[in-house]
Amino acid sequence: MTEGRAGSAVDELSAIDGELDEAERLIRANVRRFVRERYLPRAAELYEREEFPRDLVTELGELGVLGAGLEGYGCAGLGAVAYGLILEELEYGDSGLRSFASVQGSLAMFALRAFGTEAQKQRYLPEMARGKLIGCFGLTEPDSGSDPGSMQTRARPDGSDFVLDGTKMWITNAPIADVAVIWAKVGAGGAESIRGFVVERGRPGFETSRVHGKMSLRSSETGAIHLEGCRVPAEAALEHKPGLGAPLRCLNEARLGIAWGAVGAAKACFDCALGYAKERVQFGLPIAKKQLVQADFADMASELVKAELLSLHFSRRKERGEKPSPAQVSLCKRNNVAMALSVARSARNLLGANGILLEYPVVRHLLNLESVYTYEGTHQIHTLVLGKALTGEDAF
Ligand code: TGC
Ligand code: FAD
Repeated sequence: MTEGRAGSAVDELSAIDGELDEAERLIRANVRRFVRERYLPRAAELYEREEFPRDLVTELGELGVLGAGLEGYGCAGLGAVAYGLILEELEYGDSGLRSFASVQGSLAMFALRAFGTEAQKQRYLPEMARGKLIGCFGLTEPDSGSDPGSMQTRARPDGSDFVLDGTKMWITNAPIADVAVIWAKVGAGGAESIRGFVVERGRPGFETSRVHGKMSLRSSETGAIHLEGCRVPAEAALEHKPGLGAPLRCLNEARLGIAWGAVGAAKACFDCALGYAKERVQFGLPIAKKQLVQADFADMASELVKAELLSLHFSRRKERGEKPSPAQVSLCKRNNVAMALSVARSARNLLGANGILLEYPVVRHLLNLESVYTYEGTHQIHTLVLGKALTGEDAF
């Protein structure tokens, strides 16, 4: 078994360490240790039992990884590269672990940090950073996925309150969330617009249910949010220009993190396959001595190195104040998740029959990455974002 590691074999090839400062390397080492010691020994069992390790949430808070890219309110205020490295290490463990951190930090906490009132920030962010409160982000609906502008959830003003009705579906963390960022339509006819609301569990009319039977991201909590006459005070509304722009800004944050995370999943598969190929003997020799097998490793390593450097490039630019455009973010998410799926498939093949066993991390990552390919904008949606940026033509 090669689940634990000092560093991936591809790190030497990319020479990424030379591009990181000491603080970044230290953060990466701390998260790496956490994942190796606290997560990986349980990874297969959690996956098999369809269980999220809720007991690790406060430890993640103590590690300082929740909302680590945000400034103030108890958040670590790290740069985009350090935050990306954290997500890469978490996803080396499991995409579900990274999903938890992405939704908590890049979606729920980011929405509050960017669009919350001062009172909302004070009330939720420090507790969310410590892992004492869990957040989720409700954009998708049963009939509204790639096209969130078609959402049916409504927020009707009533006196000084809003009353929310609708269903959000496929929401990471929903079954365990204390607080949900809900996107809903306000107004009617031509005057409709989308607004965000912070809804606490316990409000009458707010219920969640769990999606069971997932064959992917099994150790992540995924569910629906049912809103039926759920009354919230006006102070629950986020402050942003009404429209889809606000939730899409949150998605930009999360998508760049996913591009880093996918590199972690791919490295886990690569490392496992490399260790295996050195030991697995067929035709009298370890398969690592076979040229076709070496070609697979050369291909996997090339794509992995390029993907990591792509994330590094745009994250460094972001740190210099040159925020990646939505098309640049789509480039990263689309490329890196497709790369990770392809690496996971090659690694699965190199393990032969053993590649389908949960005893090895590869098939778990492969199945997880099927979700990552779909969420935060499907591969095709990012293709169309790039197509539009390049041609000027909207083909959605
Ligand atoms: P469109 O008319 O193009 O744009 C509406 C407004 O939004 C602005 N905008 C953006 N702003 C910031 N970042 C972006 N990436 C933006 N893209 C567009 C745009 O400028 C406009 O602003 P304004 O002021 O003019 O109103 O919108 P559209 O309806 O045509 O849709 C565009 C499209 C298809 C790209 C968008 O809807 C989309 O990205 N769809 C995919 C949906 C998606 O990604 N859902 C993810 C849900 S969350 C999730 O999956 C979490 S997974 C768990 C985990 O992370 O682990
Ligand atoms: P659809 O939009 O119905 O797409 C179906 C297929 O049609 C896809 O292949 C798609 O690429 C293609 N397609 C759609 N439009 C076009 C087009 N114009 N041209 C060409 N092809 C097109 N959402 C949240 O809001 N919060 C969460 O926390 C969250 N967590 C998730 C966790 C998991 C495990 C999963 C699987 C999903 C999660 N999602 C979440 C939802 C996710 O964002 C959506 O599944 C995703 O946006 C796609 O929507 P859909 O599933 O409805 O597919």
